[in-house]
Amino acid sequence: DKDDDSDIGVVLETRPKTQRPPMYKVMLLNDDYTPMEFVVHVLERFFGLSHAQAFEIMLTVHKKGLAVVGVFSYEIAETKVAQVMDFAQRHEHPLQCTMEKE
Ligand code: TYC
Repeated sequence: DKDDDSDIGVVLETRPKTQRPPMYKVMLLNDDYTPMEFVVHVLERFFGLSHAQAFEIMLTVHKKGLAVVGVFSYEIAETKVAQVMDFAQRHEHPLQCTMEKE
């Protein structure tokens, strides 16, 4: 009847919500054995960083224990982690690289 208020609602937002893919932080972990120059080389080679940027991030990892090296889509992050882990293993360094959802 005319007292039915079931259609009353407040429209706050009419735009459809656009979905964005989740992004992943790729992190480097500190250890006591991997040479500093090796870590700098890894950052230049696999993350396209300048020597100065690479050195800065290496020092942050060395002092703080870990640092985010970059943020990527799942597939790119996974590839970076695999490349770094394989390269470190082939050089017999214990360097660890991991990824985490943002
Ligand atoms: N702590 C190492 C050293 O003193 C250097 C190092 C930096 C190792 C960053 C790993 O992700 C790392 N030789």
